[in-house]
Amino acid sequence: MPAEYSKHYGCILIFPERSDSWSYGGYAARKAFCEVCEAIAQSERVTVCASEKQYENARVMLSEKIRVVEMSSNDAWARDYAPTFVVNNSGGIRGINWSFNAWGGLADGLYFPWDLDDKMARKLCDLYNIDMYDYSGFVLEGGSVHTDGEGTLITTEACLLSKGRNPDMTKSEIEEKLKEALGVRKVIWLKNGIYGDETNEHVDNICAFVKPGEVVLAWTDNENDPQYALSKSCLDILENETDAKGRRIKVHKLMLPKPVVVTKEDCEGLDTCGFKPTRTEGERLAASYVNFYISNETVVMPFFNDPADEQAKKVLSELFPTRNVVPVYAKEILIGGGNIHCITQQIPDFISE
Ligand code: KQY
Repeated sequence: MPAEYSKHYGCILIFPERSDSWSYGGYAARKAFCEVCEAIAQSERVTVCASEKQYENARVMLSEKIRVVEMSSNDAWARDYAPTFVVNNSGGIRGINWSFNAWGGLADGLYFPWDLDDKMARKLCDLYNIDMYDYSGFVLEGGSVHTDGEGTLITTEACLLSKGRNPDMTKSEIEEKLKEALGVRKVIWLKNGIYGDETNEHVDNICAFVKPGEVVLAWTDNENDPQYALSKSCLDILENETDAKGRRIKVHKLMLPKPVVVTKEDCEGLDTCGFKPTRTEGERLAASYVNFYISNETVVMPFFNDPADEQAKKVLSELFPTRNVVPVYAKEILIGGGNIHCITQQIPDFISE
């Protein structure tokens, strides 16, 4: 699995629509998604999957260089259920179809049903005419793994060992499955992710490779913040680990914004669809600047209207000197439960066979 900072063929996103995920029917979320799409489309091909109902709207809202295809889904998290792409030494590509169960299925999943999401990897492989590896016996979301493209993978125990993923597999069996599917040799297990992250703490919200041997880690200096112990545990693990090539890992801290909370107005804009409300007033959302997307020439990062926004942008600009860092105000995406990385899936550069 190539690193996200290696060259891309393009990127896949899904147009947001469901009214229990996105406030006020998704109007503001769609605008934020469009900003993300346009920033990525500056340097790679972007395909947006939209439902039959949203197709025309997506076509009008997005510029002509973006391809819109009609495809059904339950929600809009391309990172988690579009294929994870792998390449071989000759540049040939395959898409992996994992099993998707809405972040925990009947144990602690976040919505039901999830059948349309689960079919997307297969449909997208067909759309791109890319052969598929079938891992549909193994539950995994793309947001729960990051690789350096040189044999190292990072993930979190909180997610991969949770009761709603693969409860009949041991940690070492899960690790073997990742090595086999993604061609990695070393798996670094962080214990936790971001406090309150409803995905059971995906790695892509707390830690990401910025180059081989270097990561960014979401951080707070406030020892009274429940995030402190979680980030400190990640730091201790990373600083005592080596990667697949035997390098020590350099950790760059990316300070968190102040807690981003759900307002009464946010809640009033969310339908319940007959289930438990998805958000409660005052709830702290899992806001983190680590949830950025690296395109060929830009890094698209979330802003939260916070004093820490500019400093986070400066850190990322220094770490990605050849890319333009483009901020997108992302609270409307965060209300859905993830952020910019979670709504994107890169397709690595490949050679048609
Ligand atoms: O990958 C993600 N962070 C998406 C989580 C969405 C959960 C459904 N509200």
